[in-house]
Amino acid sequence: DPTIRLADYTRPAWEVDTVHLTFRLSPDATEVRARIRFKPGRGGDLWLDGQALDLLEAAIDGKPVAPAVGKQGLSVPAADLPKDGFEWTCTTRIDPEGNTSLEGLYLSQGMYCTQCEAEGFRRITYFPDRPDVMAIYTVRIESDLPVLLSNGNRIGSGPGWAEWHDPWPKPAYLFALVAGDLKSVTDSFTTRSGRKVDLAIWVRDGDQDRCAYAMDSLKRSMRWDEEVYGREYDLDLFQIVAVDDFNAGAMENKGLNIFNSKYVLASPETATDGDFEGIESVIAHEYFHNWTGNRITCRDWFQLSLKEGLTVFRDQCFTADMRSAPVKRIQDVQGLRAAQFREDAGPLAHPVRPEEYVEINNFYTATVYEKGAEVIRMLREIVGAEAYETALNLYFERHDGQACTIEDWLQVFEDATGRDLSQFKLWYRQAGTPQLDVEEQFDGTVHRLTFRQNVPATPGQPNKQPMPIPVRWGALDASGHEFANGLHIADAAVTTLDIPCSARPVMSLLRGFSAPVHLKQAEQVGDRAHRLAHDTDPFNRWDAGRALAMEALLDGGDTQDWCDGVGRVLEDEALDPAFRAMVLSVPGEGEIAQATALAGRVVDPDVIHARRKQVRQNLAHHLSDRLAPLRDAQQIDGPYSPDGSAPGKRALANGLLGLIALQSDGLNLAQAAFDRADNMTDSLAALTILTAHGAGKNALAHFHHRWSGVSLVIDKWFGVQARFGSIADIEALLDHTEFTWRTPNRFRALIASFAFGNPTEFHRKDGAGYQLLADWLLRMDALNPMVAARTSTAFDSWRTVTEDRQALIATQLERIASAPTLSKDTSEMIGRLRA
Ligand code: B3K
Ligand code: ZN
Repeated sequence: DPTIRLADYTRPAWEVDTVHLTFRLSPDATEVRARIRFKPGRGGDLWLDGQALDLLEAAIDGKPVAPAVGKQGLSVPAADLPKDGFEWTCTTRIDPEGNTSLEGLYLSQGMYCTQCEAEGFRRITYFPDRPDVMAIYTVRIESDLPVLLSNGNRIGSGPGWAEWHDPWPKPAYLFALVAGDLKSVTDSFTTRSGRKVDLAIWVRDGDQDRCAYAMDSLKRSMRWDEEVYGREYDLDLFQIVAVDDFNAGAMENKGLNIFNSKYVLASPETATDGDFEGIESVIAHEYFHNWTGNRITCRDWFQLSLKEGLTVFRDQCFTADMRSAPVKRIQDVQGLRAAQFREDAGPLAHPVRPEEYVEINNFYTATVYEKGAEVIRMLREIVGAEAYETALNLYFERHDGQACTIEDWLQVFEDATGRDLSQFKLWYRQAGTPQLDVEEQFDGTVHRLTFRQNVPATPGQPNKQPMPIPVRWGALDASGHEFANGLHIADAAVTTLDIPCSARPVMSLLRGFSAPVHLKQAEQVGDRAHRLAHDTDPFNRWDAGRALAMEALLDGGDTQDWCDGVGRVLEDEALDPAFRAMVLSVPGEGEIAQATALAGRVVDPDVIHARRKQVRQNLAHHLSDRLAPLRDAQQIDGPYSPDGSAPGKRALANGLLGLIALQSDGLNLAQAAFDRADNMTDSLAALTILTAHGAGKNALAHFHHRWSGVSLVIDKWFGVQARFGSIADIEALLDHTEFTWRTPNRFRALIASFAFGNPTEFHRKDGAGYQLLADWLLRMDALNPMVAARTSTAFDSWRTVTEDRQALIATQLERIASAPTLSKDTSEMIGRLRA
C-alpha cells in the first residue's frame, strides 16, 4: 500500500460545484445515482476515488463514457474532458448489508447509516474524496422506511421518498444519510440573533426517554459557542441520530450528527456520572465542529489536528465552564498522560501534524486530538486570552468556507499578535514528550531556576530542536503563602529564571499543566508534601500528591508523607469533593509502567500490580476508621442528578468505599452498597470493587439479570469482568451468547478492556494474553479493519516489558504480520509496532 506524504500535496485537478445524489435503498443492492458539476482546478486527468463499487453506467454531459476503472477509483483522460467544466453522471450499486467495515453506507439493526470521515464517501459513489473539494449537496432518498434523513434542510417528501438540500459547501466526508424506523425527541433553540432552530434526536422506539441529557447538552453547547466564541448555528435544523454499531464516538456530519448510542442515551439507572459527562462533552465536541471543522475544514488529512485539536480544546473549556475547571483539568491531564504520553513514548509516536501515512484512520490518535488540544492551550497561554480571541475572530473571518492548513492557523496568530511563531510550530512537527529538568539554587537573595529541555528521539526523528515550553509558576514561602508567580517560557536548550527572595521558596512549576511535558523537579524532602498541603494551584496540588505516590510506587518506598497529605485533603471540608476524590486516587498500573520505563527500568506488570496494591493498602490502613465517617458525610439527599455537586460526592464516596473494601469486613459494606444502589454510578462502583476482590459472583449475576437486553449496560458487565477476570474467565465470556463481537462497542467492552485494562492477565508470563489478543485482532481485521487496527495499539509499549514477555509479543506480532490477508489499516500498525 502506498505511503501518502504531506510534501506531495497538489491542488485538485477538478473541483466540484454541486452534487445531486439519488439513493434507491435496498439492503444488498442499493443504487446510487450521482450528478456532479465539475469545474476546472489545477487541470489534468479526472481522477475519482471509488472502492467496493459496482459501476453501472457513466456519462459526461450526457454522453456515455467508459472510464478506466481500478480497485481504488477511475480516471478519464484530460483530452476527453470539456476544459471549462462538465456534468458527470453515474450510477453505482453498493451492498450496505455486506459492509462490515462500518465505513460508507452500512446497515445497523435494520437502519441505514453512513460514516464518511475520513474516506468513506468513496464507498458510496465515485468522487474526488478529499477534504479540499467542497460542494453543495442535494440528496433524494427512496425507501419504504419511515424516516429518511440527510444533511441540511428537508425540501420535499412523500410516501417512499424525501429530498434534502444543504446550502453550505462541504467536503464529502461530512455527507450523511440515515434511513430507518426511528423515533424523535424534539426541541428548539433560538439563536442570539433570534433565529429559531429545530432540534431533533433520533433513536429506536423505546429509547426516547433516555435523550433528555443529550438534548440539554446540545442547547447548552449552542449557547456557549455563541457566548464564548461568537459562533451561531447556521441551518434551521440540527439533528442527531443514535446508532448501536459505530466505529468511533460520534461524527459531526453537517446538520446531521451521527452518534454511537453510548454518547446519547442515558438515564440515572443505566448511565454513570462519567457517562453523563461523556455525553455532554461529545455532544459539545460534535456541535463545535460546525465552525471548527465544517465551516472551516482541513485542506488534507495531515491537517487533521486543525479541526480536532481545536475542537477538543473547545470542548474541554466548555466542560470546565459547565463543571469544575480544576477537576476537569486534572481529568484531562490524567487522560493525556495515560494515552498520549504512552503513545509518544513508543513505536507509534508521531507529530501532531504527521508527515506521512498509509491509512489515515490510523491517525485519529491521542496525539492528534489531545496533544493537539494542549498545543492550542499553550498558544493561548503564550499570547494571552485576549489575543487568542482576536486571533480566533480573524480565523473565522478570513477562512470561513475554506479548507485550511496549520500554517493558516498559525498565521492568524502571527497577524493578530505580531509574534513570530516559527519556533512554536515545532509543537506540530516534532513528536515525543519533552523532558524538562529543573535545578534550583538559592543564594540568599535570589532563587535561580535552571531549565534544561530534551525532546527524545522518536521514529523517523532522531534529532530535535528546543521548543518554546510555557511554564506557569508560583513561589510559596514556608507558611504556604504565595509571594510571587508568573510565566516563564523555556525556549532554548537551557533557560534560567531568577526570583528575588529572602528565603528559599517552594516552587510550584508547570501550573495547570501549562505544557505537555515530563517535568523533572528534584525537590527537597518535604517540598512535595508542602505543596500537597498548600499549593494555591489546584492542579499542582493534586499533582504533588501524585508525585509523592509515584515515588513510593516506583521504589517501594515510604508512603507516610503521602498518606498524611491525602488524609488532610480528605478532611478539608472547604475542598470540592470531586477534587478530594481525585487526590485519593492512586496512579493506575499503566501510568506506573510508563514512569518505570521513563526511569530507564524494565516494566514487570506483576511487580507494579503488587506495589500498587500495597500502596493502597497502606493508605487504607493509615486512614483506617476515618474512612467510614468520611464516606457517610458524602450522603446525598434528593433525587439523582448528574450535575452540580452530587457526582463529586459520589466519586469521593465510592473512592472511599474502594479503600474500605481493603479492610476486614469491608467487602460486606461493598455488597450492601451494591444492594442498595439506586443509580448506575453507585451500582457499577460497588460491582467493580466486588469483582476486583473476586467477590463479585452474585452481584454480577444479579446485574446481568437486571439489565438483560440493555446493551449499553451489558457492555459494562462485560467490561468489569474483562478488567479483573482471569484468562479462563475471559474465555468463558467469549463464548457467552451475548458476546456479539461484530458490534464494536461489545468487542471493545471485552477485548479492548482486557488488553488495556487488565495488565496482569494480558501480560501473563505464558503469553496466553498476547495470543488471545492476536487471535481476535486477526478475526476482527477480516471484518472491520478500523477497529482491529485501533485495538492493536494495546501492544504499543511492548518494548518496555521484561525480555521474556517481549519475545512472546514479538511472536504474536510476527504471526499477525504474516497472515495471508491483512487490511492496510492493521498492516500499517503492525509494521510500525515492529519497526
Ligand atoms: N471526526 C470524527 C472522527 C471520525 C473518525 C474516523 N476514523 C469524530 C470527531 O472527532 O469528532
Ligand atoms: Zn472531532
